[in-house]
Order: sequence, then structure tokens, then C-alpha cells
Amino acid sequence: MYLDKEKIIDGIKRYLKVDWGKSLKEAEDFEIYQALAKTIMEGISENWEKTSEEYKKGKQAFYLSAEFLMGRALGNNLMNMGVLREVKEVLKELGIKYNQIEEAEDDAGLGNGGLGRLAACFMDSLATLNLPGQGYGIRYKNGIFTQKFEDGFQKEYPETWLKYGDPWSVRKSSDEVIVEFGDQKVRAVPYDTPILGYGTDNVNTLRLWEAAPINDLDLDAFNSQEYEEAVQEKNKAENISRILYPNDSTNEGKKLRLKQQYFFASASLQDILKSFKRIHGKDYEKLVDYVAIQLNDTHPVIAIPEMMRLLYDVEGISWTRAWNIVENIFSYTNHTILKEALEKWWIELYREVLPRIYDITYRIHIELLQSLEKQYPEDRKKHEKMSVIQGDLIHMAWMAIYGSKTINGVAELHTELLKNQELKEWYKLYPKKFQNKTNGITQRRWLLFSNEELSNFITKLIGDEWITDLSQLKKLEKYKDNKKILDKFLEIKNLKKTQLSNHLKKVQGIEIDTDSIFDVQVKRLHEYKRQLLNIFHIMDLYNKIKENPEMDIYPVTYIFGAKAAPGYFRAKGIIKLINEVAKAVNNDPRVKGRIKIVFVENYRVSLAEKIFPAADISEQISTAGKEASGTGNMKFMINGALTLGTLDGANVEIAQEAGLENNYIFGLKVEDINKLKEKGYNPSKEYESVEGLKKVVDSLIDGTYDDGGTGMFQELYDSLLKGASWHKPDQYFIFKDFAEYRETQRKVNIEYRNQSEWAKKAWINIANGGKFSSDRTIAQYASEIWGIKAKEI
Ligand code: T68
Repeated sequence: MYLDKEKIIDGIKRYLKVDWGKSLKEAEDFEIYQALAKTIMEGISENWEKTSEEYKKGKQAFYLSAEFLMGRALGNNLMNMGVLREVKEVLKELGIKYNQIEEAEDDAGLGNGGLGRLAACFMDSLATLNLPGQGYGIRYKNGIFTQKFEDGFQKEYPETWLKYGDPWSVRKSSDEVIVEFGDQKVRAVPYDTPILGYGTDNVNTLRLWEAAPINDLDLDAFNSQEYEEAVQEKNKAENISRILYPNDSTNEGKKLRLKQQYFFASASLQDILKSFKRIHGKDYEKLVDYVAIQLNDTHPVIAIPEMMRLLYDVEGISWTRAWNIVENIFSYTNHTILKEALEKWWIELYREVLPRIYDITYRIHIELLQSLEKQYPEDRKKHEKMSVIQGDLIHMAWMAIYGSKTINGVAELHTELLKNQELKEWYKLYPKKFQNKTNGITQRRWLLFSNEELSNFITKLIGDEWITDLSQLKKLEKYKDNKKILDKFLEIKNLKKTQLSNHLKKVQGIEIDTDSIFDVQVKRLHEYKRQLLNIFHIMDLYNKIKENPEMDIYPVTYIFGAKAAPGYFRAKGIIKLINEVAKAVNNDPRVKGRIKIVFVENYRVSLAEKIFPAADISEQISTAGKEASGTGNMKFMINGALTLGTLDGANVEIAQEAGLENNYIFGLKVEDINKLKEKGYNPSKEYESVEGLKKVVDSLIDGTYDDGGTGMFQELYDSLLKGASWHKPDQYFIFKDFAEYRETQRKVNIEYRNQSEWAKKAWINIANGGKFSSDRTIAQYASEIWGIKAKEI
């Protein structure tokens, strides 16, 4: 342990004085938070340096990701260091409420959703497993936008996590590098954040790059009183790392986005090569023995031609040798099969922003064509389909597959779909490159930290090994019929529900019945995730209550949390719809509190930590085949919520591990959907024939719900019944799955009443959650892809 009580008190007081000129009595919560954070930073500095030195001696893995959705660091760091309890005590003695200090920290929201949060969980697991792995990304000044609801509409406000500075990062000016574009040259300045593992002295690193101008000020312009021009270069440079693109699934195709990608890819590779050279000189044959690079989706794939530029142009290695190195260093993870998410760049734009990288990309393209010609002589159609450059577009995924040692999907089903459908030509060409790495989550943040009560209980029963070996949870299974234990579980669940309700009361003024079923869907808003199916079911239930006021329903609170990409009109329409239905349902005396809808504002990591432990039902209802994995599903599971879901993504493996009988699995499977598509799907049939459905759908446009004259609800209606120029009607099969979803919901509502049976199912889910630790995932990456080994300092 690096810190004892005295050191903590001394540190807090010292930093308050130095940084803010204040005594403890005068200090604001956020100042105490900062002082405490800096005390921790001071405490770990030696181990941090030691770890970096130690890791440099062997092979390291570098995780390149445009997003790291870290959330808050304070509580997590204190917990991983094993001093959370001490700090709480110290603060109490000083008359300070720890909770308030914790709430003073803004989330580091440098990601959109699952992909960014996965990267954050991976950082935690790497450190905990003492693995030499480092993250590289962008230090966005503004992370994912702050969401507010105004009259039921989503409004976006800039997120400003850096307004008081970030105490968790150290600016490493001496490691700056220059990144050059066709029309611009900038400095890339690294900021290092320590990643503390649990129960280890190792401290890993997340290095995020900030863009800065070569020249701060154009003095000539300034002297001629041209003030705007004087800071033009500075603004243009800083724009590169200013803002996170808030799209989680559509490809932006914007110039600034391409610049962001090249900016951090180039800076990271320069950094990697620089530190390699310091130790090994120009012995580049050794590079593959010291460096593995994981490309988190296609966003950093530009690193492939950039590595060629650095090795071939700058270091003067032959093209063939350089390519051989590339092919053995890079690996690529695919996170989606949605066509609109696959990154393609207009040639014109790409060439303008990155002229040399374009030339190199072109050469890569030609060489791929040559190898395709060898493999499939004169099969022009195939060549065209698999080309990096097709017409006016550059396909980043194709370059990734061609230039990587391995390519992996993020759940078994997803990987199978890649191999047999989406990327089948590539699988045929490179069968050995394809791997599966089912996602995982860190149980430290998502159970130990966010559910202290359940954690303590588990530890009391099976010891604390589960904290670093989640498969230990299996030992809980023997208690599945023990009434006392299940009662205790229910008591804890109820406590977490009360805590969440209290929080939501405070921040959103909502009253929630804590005896009701907490039925939760939290994730980005997207048509394929089918929040619309969820709200349609509630609308139907509401209609039924109006027809039959005495209807027997066990009370349910439907909790939603979701941000929509700002330009995603339909997703925003769905938010408005949920809020409108909520207004009607929650204020209707006929409902008598049996159902309630709560849409939590600004869903983010720190709120998620309060929501998962309180859930009874985990809604995972995406159209089969569309959700690559999902990771929220895993967080729910280990906190004892039952999955109400389709056989999609990692739901399949959750049901496999915990048993179908302990979850609520429904709906079309991938094969059903493929068949339906072949046959031709006509949603009007369901619309007309499924009892209650027509009434629900019609209420979008008959004046029942008001979209404030935006046309949003009409547009939703049309998307389901008419389709649009770019898609068929009801492309996500909401109507087709509606009846079975409703039936499954009915089952949930009845079975929940048997609390002991329910608790048993929840308990079995927890006991079988072991597979879904990111420790398992990362151990697999380490041995099956990267070839790195644990190294303790
Ligand atoms: C998610 N993808 C998958 N993308 O949807 C989810 N995309 O199934 C999976 O569990 C998770 O990745 C982790 O593997 C995303 O979150 C994005 O956020 C994103 C961001 C920018 C551009 C494209």
C-alpha cells in the first residue's frame, strides 16, 4: 500500500493550499476531490515509472482506440489500491462526506458506448493481470455531449470534463511528436493517465494525444491588429482533438474525423518506434518480438499505411520487409456488421488530407489485387468486391484484414456471422486469421465498486478470489436453494433499488415504487436495439389498462437511458415518443401506479454504476444478428438481473452459461430472419393481424401522442409501414417479434411474484457470470493474439 491515513490527510491539505490557497474548511467539494486525486498520483508515481521501465524490456501490446469511455477514476482507483475504506474513514473524521467528493468528479466521457467502454474495461484488466499493455487514443476536450430533455426532446450541450483540469493525467511534453497533413502540421502532445490494477503494484498507462499548434501566435498578424488571423493556426490545430464525434454507428466521412484518426495513429506509431529505437536501435527485424498493435475497429486502421510510411520512407527499409513487419504486428477487431458503420473514405478527401498515405494505400491496394489475381485468376467480380479502393472509395476494413495478423469478432455468434456471411470471401482467403474474442467487463468496477453490498455478501460466502478470478462465482451455485441466502440477495437488490430511486428523486425529481419490477433498457439509442419494441409493448399495456381498469399487473417501472446521435432523426423521434408516453402513463390516475416510465437523463458511466445493481430485468432485445456482442447484458447478469432478450450477440452465451430456463429468451433467430428476408417480409400482415398492434402503431399518427409538430412520429410510422428509399418497411422486424415479446413480458410479470423462484434464477445468473470478465477476454488476447506475458514489478 502506498498511502496511509496520515499521508492522505497531509496530501489533501497540502494540495488544497498549493493549488487553491484554501484550508480544508473553506474548500469546495471539487477542490477536495482534486487534492485527493493528486495525493494518489503522488503516491503511485514511483511504481508507475517502474512499471513503464519494466514493460519496455519485453513485448508490449498497444491498444489503439479512438475512444476510451473511462467514467470516473477516484472511487475506482481507491478501490483498486485497496484504500477506499481508509479514505472514507479519513474524510469522515475530517467532517467531509465521501459521496459528495466522489460526485464532484466529472465522467471522462471520451467514447460513445460499448466500444469505448470495452476499451476502458480492457485497460483495467491489463493492469490487474500485470500485462504489458498500453492504450493510445485522443484527449478530446469535449467528450460525449450532455443530454437534456426539453419538452421531451433531446437537446445536446457540450461536455466540459476539463474545465477545472484533469488531476489524473500528466502532460509529457518531452514526448511530443509532429504530425503532418497535406495542408497542416501540428504537435501531438501526450497526456498519460495511470491505470491502477487491483491488488498489484503495477501501474499501466493510457496515453492520450492532444493536438497543439507549432506556433501559438502569428505575431505579424497580431501587430497588424488581425486578431482572428493571429490565432488561426492555433485554433485549426486544436480543433483536431477538440471534440468526440457523437455517432456510434454511422460513418461520418468528414475531413476532421479523418484528421483525428491519422493524428492519433501517427503520433502513437512514432512514439512506439521511438521507444523501440532507444533500446534496440534500427534492428527492425526485432519489432515483431516487441510490439503488438490492436486496432479497435477501423478508426485507427490508417495506422497500417502510416507504419509503412515510417518504416519505408523514414527508416529506409525495403517495402517487402516493411510489409512483412506490418502483417505480423497489427490485429483488427470488428465491432459491427451494420453496413452504414463500415468506414469508407472518399479518395479525393483522403488524398487531399494525406497525400503520401494515399500513395501508400494505393500501392497496398495494387498488391492486394495481385495476390487476389494469383488466388482467383481472372475473377474480376471477386477482385472488385475485395479491393481496398473501389470506385471513389477507400475501404478501411479491407485494408485492415489484408494488413493484419488476426481479425476477431466480439462474441461467438458475431464471429460466425463474419466468417459465414459478412466477410465470407475473406474468411475463405485467410481462414487462419479469423478468431473470436467474446467481450467481457471488469467485475471490479461493475460489481465490487458499484455494488458494495452484494460484493461483501459474495465475499462472505466464497472468499474474495472472484475479484480477480470471476469464474470463482460458480461456487455460489450451491446456495441456489438456500432460502436465507436468497432472502439476503433480495434484501440487497431492494436496497440497491432504493438507492437508485433516491438518486433519481434528487436529480430528476421522480418518485419510484421500489417494490415494482425494475425493467431496464440502457444503451445507445438505435433502431436495431429496438427501444421502439419496448415502448410499443408499454403502449399496448396502457391501452389494455384503459380498457380494463382493474387489470391484474404486478407493478413495473420501465427505466430507459439512451443518447441518440444528434443527427439521427429517428432515434430522436423515439426519445420523444418514450417521453410522451411516459407523460401520459405516469399522470393517468387510471393506471394507479401499476406501470411507470422513467427516462433517465444523460445516461453515462457514473449513472450506469447506480442502475445495473438495481435492475430486475435486463432488456436485450436487438434484432437477431445486429448487436455484435453487447456488454451491458453482462453487467446486468453479474448484478442478478434476468435477461429478457433475443438470441443475439453475447446474449447467446449468457443463456448458454446460465441456462435458458433462468432467462427470458424470445423472438426471431438469425436463421428465421434470413428466411423471412428471402421469402419477403410484409409487416402490414402483422400490423393488421396481431391483436392490439394496429392500435399502438396508429396512435403514432392519430393525435394520441404529440410530437410537437415535428413530423417525427409520422416518420416513425412510415419507416415501419412504408419503408424509405434506403430500406424496407420495418427493417428491424419489430412487428414480427411484438407478440412473442409481449407474451414473454407477461410471463415475467407473473413469475416475478414468486420471489423465491425469481431470486434463485437471479442467483444462478450471478453464479454463471464468470465467463464475462474482461480478465478472461484480455488473457485470451494476450496469449492468442499478442504473445505477451505478465510481468510484475
Ligand atoms: C459496440 N459498438 C457494439 N460502436 O455495437 C456492441 N461505432 O455490440 C459491442 O458490444 C461493443 O461495440 C463492444 O464490442 C460501438 O459501440 C461505437 O461506439 C462506434 C463509435 C464510432 C463509430 C462507430
